[in-house]
Amino acid sequence: MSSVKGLLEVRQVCGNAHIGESCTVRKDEVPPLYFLGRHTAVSKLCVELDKQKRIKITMAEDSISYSEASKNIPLLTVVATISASRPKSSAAAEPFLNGSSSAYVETMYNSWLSDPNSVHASWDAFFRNATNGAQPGTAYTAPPNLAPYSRNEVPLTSLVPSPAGMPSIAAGSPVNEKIIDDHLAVQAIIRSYQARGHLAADVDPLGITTADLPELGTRATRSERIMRKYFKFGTTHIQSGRDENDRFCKLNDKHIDSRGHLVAQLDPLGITSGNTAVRAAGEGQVRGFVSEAVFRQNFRFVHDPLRFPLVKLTGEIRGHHIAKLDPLEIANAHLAGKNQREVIHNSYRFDEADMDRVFKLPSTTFIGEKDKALPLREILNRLEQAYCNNIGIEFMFINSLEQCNWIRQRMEPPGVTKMNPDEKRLILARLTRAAGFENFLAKKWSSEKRFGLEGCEILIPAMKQVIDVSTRLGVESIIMGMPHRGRLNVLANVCRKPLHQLFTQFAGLEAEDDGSGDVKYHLGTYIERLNRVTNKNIRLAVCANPSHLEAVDPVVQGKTRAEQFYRGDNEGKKVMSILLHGDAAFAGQGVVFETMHLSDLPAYTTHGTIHIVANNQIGFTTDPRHSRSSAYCTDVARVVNAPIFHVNGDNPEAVMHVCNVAAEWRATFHKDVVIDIVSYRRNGHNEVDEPMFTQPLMYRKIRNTKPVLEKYADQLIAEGVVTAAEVKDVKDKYEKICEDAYTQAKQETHIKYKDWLDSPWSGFFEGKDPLKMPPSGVVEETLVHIGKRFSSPPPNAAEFEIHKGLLRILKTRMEMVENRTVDWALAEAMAFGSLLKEGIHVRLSGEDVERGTFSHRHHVLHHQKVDKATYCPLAHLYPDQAPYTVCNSSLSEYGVLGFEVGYSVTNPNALVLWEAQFGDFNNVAQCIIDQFISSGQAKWVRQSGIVLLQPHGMEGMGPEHSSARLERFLQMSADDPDYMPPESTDYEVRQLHDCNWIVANCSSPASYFHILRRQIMLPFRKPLILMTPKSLLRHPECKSSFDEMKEGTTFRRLIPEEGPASKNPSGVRKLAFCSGRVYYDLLKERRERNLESDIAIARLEQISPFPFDQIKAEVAKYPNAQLVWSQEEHKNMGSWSYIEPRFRTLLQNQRQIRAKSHGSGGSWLSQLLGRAPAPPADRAADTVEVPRTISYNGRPTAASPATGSKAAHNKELKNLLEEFCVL
Ligand SMILES: Cc1ncc(C[n+]2csc(CCOP(=O)(O)OP(=O)(O)O)c2C)c(N)n1
Repeated sequence: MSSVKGLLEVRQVCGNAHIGESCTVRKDEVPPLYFLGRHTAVSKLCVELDKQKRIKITMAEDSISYSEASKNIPLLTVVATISASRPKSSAAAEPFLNGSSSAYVETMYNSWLSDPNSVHASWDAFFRNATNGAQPGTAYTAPPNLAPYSRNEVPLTSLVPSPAGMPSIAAGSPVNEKIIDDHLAVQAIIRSYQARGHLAADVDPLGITTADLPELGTRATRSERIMRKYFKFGTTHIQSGRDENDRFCKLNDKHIDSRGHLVAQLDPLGITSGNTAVRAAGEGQVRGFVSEAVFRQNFRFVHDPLRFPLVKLTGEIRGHHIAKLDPLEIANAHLAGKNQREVIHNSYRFDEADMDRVFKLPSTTFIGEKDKALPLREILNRLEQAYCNNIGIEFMFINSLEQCNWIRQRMEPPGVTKMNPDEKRLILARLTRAAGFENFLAKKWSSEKRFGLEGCEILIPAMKQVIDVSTRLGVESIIMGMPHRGRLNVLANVCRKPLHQLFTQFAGLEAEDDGSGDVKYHLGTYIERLNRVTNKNIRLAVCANPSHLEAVDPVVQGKTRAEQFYRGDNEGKKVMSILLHGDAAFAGQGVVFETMHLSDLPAYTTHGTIHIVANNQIGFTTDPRHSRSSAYCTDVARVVNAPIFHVNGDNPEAVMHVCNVAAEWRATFHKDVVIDIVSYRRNGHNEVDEPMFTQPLMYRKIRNTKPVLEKYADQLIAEGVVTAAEVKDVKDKYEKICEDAYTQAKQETHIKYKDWLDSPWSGFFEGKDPLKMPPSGVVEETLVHIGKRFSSPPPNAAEFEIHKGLLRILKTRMEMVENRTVDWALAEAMAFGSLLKEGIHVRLSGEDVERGTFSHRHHVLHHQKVDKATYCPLAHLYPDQAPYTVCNSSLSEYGVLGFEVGYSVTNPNALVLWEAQFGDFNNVAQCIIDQFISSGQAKWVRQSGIVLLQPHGMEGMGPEHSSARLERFLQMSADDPDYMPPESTDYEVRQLHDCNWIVANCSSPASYFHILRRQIMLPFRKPLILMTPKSLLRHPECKSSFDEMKEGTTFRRLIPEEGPASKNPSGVRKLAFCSGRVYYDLLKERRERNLESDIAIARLEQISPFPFDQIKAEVAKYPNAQLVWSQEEHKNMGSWSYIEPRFRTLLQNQRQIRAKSHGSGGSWLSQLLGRAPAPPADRAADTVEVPRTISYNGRPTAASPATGSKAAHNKELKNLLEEFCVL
């Protein structure tokens, strides 16, 4: 026999146990809860009294069968039950005089008869109850717990309620089923409020949330609601709600608790310990331990009768999914007229008389503050105040009890939202500025679009509050992203951007600097200033963004992460982001989800973002019932366990409280949090829109709603916090500030785009010649060092077991180094490594980049026997190197590419690369490419050196793994096809300086090495769009020598023909230009057909900007050659439509010598197409000079990027090569 550890309390009969005797408990009688997460079969329990007179249960060891997994887990929670008949006395039915302890109990009973105080209180209660004729099994009262109660423990004595003013423990009172039920009901109600109170919260300033708009314009007054509530308490059931609850029960019979899934055995491999579940529980790393800990915390005293209410209660937790209650209530007409309190209360039966009974409060509520028990009436009042007033909180889905309790603690105590007079005055002053700014703009530019904030002016004080608290808690830099609504106001009143700069944007002035600029409500800004409230310096940046709603979210996160990284702010204590959203966009745009999913990933986390939704309950002309299927616009945040605070925008103090809590939450847990400011939009979508066309009822209501500033000023005047004169004074002062700035703005003659830069690079441009670029080659010693390190397992770690296949790869790498050659992967490693050596941080991010989609890279070596033991050679090249980050991303293109763009704009001294799994997938991130990468500098004077690696090539893999859509990037290149820049020594860098991005399709590892390094050698930053190979990664000819990479070498935009053809150029009959991997097909074909002297092949390693100068030289070298562009892509794709007009410009006035037709020089068609043969030297007299043109050699036009048929693919390639060889 082995003793069972833990607190044991006998509560209820299940089996035929007698004290001191063994009892047999059938497996199915043991409540499964106790053993959940363990595979324990209990067949025998032995119950006896211990020295403290507690009942102790032991069990036969052989009666317990453990599964392998749970072998070492002690059984901590056991509830056993006793039943027996009492042999004598008036307590005849009680079973306390049985078994080995009977003599002891008998003695105690006799002692009690003579003096009730001589025994323990619990025995006193027991004997008293039994003597009074209590039913068998009901006479027992639990002894006072010697140990302090832990969370969620409720002593049995507390189940016995007492009248108001009396202690709740009524010794001697019998514990009957009603008492237990009532107690549970109170707990369940408390929990229901915590879980669902937000559904009934009064968060809508328009008061249109409780029914269909036509019927219900008003909300029940608070007192009416309370009356209804009490009335309901006297009601048994309300049918409609009951049905829903029944549904919940069915739904949840499978689940023990909303967190039960955390301990469910879902993983067939059983390797998920240490995951979120474990972290959320804040416990150890072992699954079983967590499960026990969680359940021990929650249900220590739970026994059978509690099971049903618990299940029901958990049903309510999940009730959000069914009870859709958007703030406007217009998307959920079926719920119209049904008070949510009905849904909350309808399961519990209380009479009016119960209202004054005192109930013990569980430790999961803080409504009592110091009181451990309260009358039911007060409990309900406080719950109403906390959960159903102007703040609705969603947090019960969070998988951490600690975090749930943290929130309860800040939201439940009575009066938590109260502000002192100073705080109130500050809110009023900030509101005055927010409203005053919009009024001023409306007055001066009444018909200009500004996407005003009217209706949600509280956003400004809210943001300032978040910033104040965060600064107080240590944050020094805040990066913000936001849409159009209220943006100018944020710049003016949150960032304190000089007002005259804002006002000049309305004046239609020309720009002083380069760029195409953007509309005023998209521009970014960067400000460093003193926060007057905290007296600390703070940097505020609002990222420039396009019209595309929410597209800036990942960019902000990337920028934030980068800033944290460069500051060494590993926990996000100094740098944080705030993202603002519109309600429709937050719910509708998928990138919100993609961004949120980055929030807890090691290489992407920003350690918590504060999201603020300016929820005006409308998106342009569409109301929520047509724009989303979720209950709230914020539901997306639930996936990352972010607490969501819905708050009525017309209650400024409630908003400020929520902001305080959100900022503290972020500082405490470093996790996302959402503030949903429910408000309205006083005007149309913009200032010239008529909202009554589409939302007549809503707008009638809005017209009858006083602006929040007026309401709050009235409130503070009534409270005596301010006088009407003071209110007016603050208003007038701000108006005067605006007028002064207006006068100043009128004197400006130009605007400056650089005033709106969100990411200044101090020190980067200063002192640099913008047209000077050092060569990108590297000394051979460095190449060798990097090559060797990259080819070696971790030094001094013989036990690090590497996969055999990988050992072979490392060996091959080492051989290449010894032979002074590189393949693609080695060239890349050398580019990265050499930059790291020079102090340049390199970050490579994307799907499966660590290994490489094509298993060629292997930047992270994994120990074959030890989990998480990895080695990254490039991070260990030199002791003083810059950090190297290589990170597999979430399966997202839009989100991750946006993130890396944000990262890249933060520090110019970093090489930031994003790799698409296959180039095709870049179109999922099209918005980032179009709106940020190709046009970012032109619109926002902001540079980025981001590199996009895009596997591209027609290799018979079907339509979707072939094309990175090179043509699209080229089409967006801004260089003029009709203009050939004048030749100069700095031609290359000059072109790069003027372009919007670089598009390249390199064919050799050395080119790849140089073009990556050139990104950093440039005295400015440009995005690089790079088509990268797939089969070439292993192509035996796709190798480069160290000679092409060593000191003094540089990137070759064009690699000219270097074979036999180049030795006798005038005899060359065809000069083919190509780019990328098709070169190797052409090379092979030419070799096989023995045409190496007849056909020259030149490779365009950089396609855009177009290397006019080098192409011109190559063309000139072969005066007799017909010119052809060979590509593997279809004619309407690839480079053809980009290079063709540029060749035309280049070839203008250039003439080719062609033979007069004597019938031997090819067909009329080939002549027409410019494929006439070159004349033999001795027939020069028989030649004519014709304009030089370039013709097309490639696949015909097509709708799909590539065929799905291998046979068709091969045929197409054959034709292409056939045509290439026609002379
Ligand atoms: C991706 C995208 N789609 C459509 C639009 C056009 N658009 C501009 S504002 C707007 C409504 C946005 O509603 P909401 O997010 O609630 O913000 P609000 O304007 O109400 O503040 C729409 C659809 C856009 N800007 N971006």
